[in-house]
Amino acid sequence: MKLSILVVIFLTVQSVTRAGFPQLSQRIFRVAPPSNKIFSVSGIFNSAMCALICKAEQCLAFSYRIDDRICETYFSFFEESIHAEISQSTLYFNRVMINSCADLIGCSSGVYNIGNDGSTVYCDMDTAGGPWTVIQRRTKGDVDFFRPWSDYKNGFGDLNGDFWLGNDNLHLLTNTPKILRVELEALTGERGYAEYSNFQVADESQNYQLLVGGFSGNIKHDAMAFSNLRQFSTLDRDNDRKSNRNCAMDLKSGWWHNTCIRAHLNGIFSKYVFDTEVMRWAYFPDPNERNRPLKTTKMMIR
Ligand SMILES: [Ca+2]
Repeated sequence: MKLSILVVIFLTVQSVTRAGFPQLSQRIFRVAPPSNKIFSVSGIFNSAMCALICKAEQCLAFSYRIDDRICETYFSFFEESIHAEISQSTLYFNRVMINSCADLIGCSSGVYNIGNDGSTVYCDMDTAGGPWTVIQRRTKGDVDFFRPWSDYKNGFGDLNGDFWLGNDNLHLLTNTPKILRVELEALTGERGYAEYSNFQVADESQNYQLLVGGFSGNIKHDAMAFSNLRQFSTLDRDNDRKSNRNCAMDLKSGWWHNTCIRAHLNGIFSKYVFDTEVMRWAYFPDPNERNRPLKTTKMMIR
């Protein structure tokens, strides 16, 4: 799930929405004579179909001639020219450059192809008004989170199910401070959330050190605070503050372990075991119980 900062998605302005992949583009009304054509295709029924043809990474713009149903794609963006007439017979579109889920306002929640290399993220456009980039989710329990450094670095799992987006991606996405929202669901069905107004992850040379603060939400205990300023640890990399043990190995999770953990969201997915190893958030939902397993978790940023 390698993520590049430059994100490209395109969408037809004619509110043509197909299930799944969103099409984002912007219609240009006055266009100087276009150049850098890639190819022409005839027999295209509408501009939305033309947009789908313009999905190769090198395609940055496309035009659709209504009369003869010809779609043309281009290597470069159209430039607006105040001297050009507004064309009634040809529609011109530029692909829209997108940097985050925030640029998908109006779209529905789901997995979006981003970047020039086909990278994907899951955008939650619904929770608390959205838009959120989901960085971790556990609802099914079919993905093992007891993994080595390289897996946590690159990300693993299924964006439509359980996954970790990857520490390199977290660093890229938090190059400026972001809001972190953590959603919790207890086995009893009780739901809670915590929000942090300041969330940043350093790069690998600093072992993805965590900066988290500005706690709010409807749960009482700020369990992430215990991990603030801590470096990431995995079963094969011990960067925690416990001198004689590796918390990641002991508790079976990659995380910003201290001595060891209060927000154990990458712990063992279990409905039965009441132990420090399980996926849990200390004192939720029971204010007197530290090790109660959670049913689901989700972490997301904006
Ligand atoms: Ca240690």
